[in-house]
Amino acid sequence: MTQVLHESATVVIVGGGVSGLTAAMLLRSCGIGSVVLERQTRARVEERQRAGLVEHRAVRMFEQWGLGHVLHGFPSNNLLEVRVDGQSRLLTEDLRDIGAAGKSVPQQALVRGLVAAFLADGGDLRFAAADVALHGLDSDKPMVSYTGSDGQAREIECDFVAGCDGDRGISAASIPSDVGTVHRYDYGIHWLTVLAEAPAPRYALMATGERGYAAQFARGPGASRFYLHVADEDTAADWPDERIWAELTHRLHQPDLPTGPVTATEVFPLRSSIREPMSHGRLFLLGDAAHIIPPMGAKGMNLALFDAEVFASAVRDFAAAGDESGLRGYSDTCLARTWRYQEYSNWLADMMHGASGSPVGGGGSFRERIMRARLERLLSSEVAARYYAEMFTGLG
Ligand code: RFL
Repeated sequence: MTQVLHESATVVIVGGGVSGLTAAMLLRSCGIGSVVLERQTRARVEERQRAGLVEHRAVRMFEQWGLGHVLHGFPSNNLLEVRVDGQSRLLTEDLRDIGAAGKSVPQQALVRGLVAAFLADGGDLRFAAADVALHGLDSDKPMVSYTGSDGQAREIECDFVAGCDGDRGISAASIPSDVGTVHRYDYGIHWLTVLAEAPAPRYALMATGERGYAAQFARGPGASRFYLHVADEDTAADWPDERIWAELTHRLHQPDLPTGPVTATEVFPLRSSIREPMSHGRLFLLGDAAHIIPPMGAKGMNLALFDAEVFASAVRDFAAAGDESGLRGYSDTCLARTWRYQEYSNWLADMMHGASGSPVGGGGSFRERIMRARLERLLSSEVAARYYAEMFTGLG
C-alpha cells in the first residue's frame, strides 16, 4: 500500500477560483499561510470565461489590502445603458456625486492575475488535486485528504478549511444534510448566453421590449457576452449563429450591431440558492459553495470576493489576538450582503423581464404595466436611481 504523506497548514482552501485565490492572497498579505487545492489544471482554470464586472466595493477592497495591482489596467465601468423599446437611457449619469467606479474585468483575467501573483509571492497552489475529502470538521484540527497530480495520497491537518469549490463541490456536500437550511428559488426563466469575438459595447447594456430581454456586456475590448431570454425548452442547438444575431439586432434595436465569431453558447435557468449558515465547525463556505445568484445583477463574483475578505479578516484577527468574533460572525455578515444582492437581482429580473411582457411568476398584462411603471420610475427618479447605484457599486 502506498504511504500517505502528512502535512500541516493554518488554512486549507478547497478550490482555486475567484473566492479561493482571493482568500489565499488576502491571508498571505497578513502573513498567514494556506494551501490551495484545485481540481482542475492551471490551463483550465485560467481559460474559464464567466463573470466580467468587479464592483466598486471590491476594487476598493483590493486597494486597501495592497493588492490594487491585480486590477491594474482594466477599464472603469459605472454606467448602464437601458433600452426600452429601442429608446436609450443612461442610468446613474446624473449622479455625479457617486463617482464610484467598478471595473470591467473578465473573470478568467482576474483568475490569471491572482494565480500569477500568488505563485510569484511563493504561495502554495496545487492543481489537478483529486479525491479531495474533508474530515473532522467539528474538531479543532480538521484534516483534508487528496491525491496529488503525481498520484501521491496526502493529508493536511489545519486550523480552518475554506470551502471555495462552487455549488457542486465537496465542501458544501460535507455538511450533514440535517444541518442548516438551503433556500432555493427558481425564476422560471431561461437565458441563452453567447460569448462572441464582437467589440465590447460602450456601456453595459440591457434592453427590454416586446421581443423580450437582451443584454450585452464587455469581456475585454474585443469580446462580448450577450444574454437572450429564451423559451424554457430551448437548447443551444435551437440557436444557430444567424438566429442569434438576427434576434440580438431586433431586441437591442441596433441594425448595425457589430458581430463576430461566436465562441460559446449555453442555455441555463435563472436560479438562486443560499445555504444558511455558511459555516459548519471549522469549515467556512465562500462564494458559489454557499450561494448562487443569477447573473442578472452581476453579483456572483462580487459576493465571492466579499466572502473572501470577511473570512481572511476573521482568520487574521483570530491568529493575531485569539479574537473569535469575526469567525463567529462570518455567516451572518456574509448572509446579510447575500440577501441584499439576492433582493437586488430579483428586483432587476422582475423589472426587466416583466417590462417585456414575461413577468417572473406570471401576472399577465397587469404585472407587465406595473413593471413598466417601475422601470420608468428608475429611469426618471433620482431617488430610485440612487438605490440602483448603491447596489451596483456594492456600497449599499
Ligand atoms: P468558482 O469560480 O466556480 O471556483 C470554484 C473552483 O473550485 C474548483 N473545484 C474543486 N477543487 C478541488 N476539489 C474539488 N472537489 C473541487 N470542486 C470544484 C473548481 O474547479 C473551481 O476552480 O467559484 P467561486 O470562487 O465561488 O466564484 C464564484 C463565481 O465564479 C461566480 O459566482 C460567477 O462566475 C457568477 N457569474 C457572474 N458573477 C458576477 O459577479 N458578475 C457577472 O457578470 C457574472 N456573470 C456568472 C456570470 C456565472 C455564469 N455562469 C456560470 C452561469 C455569467 C455566467 C454565464
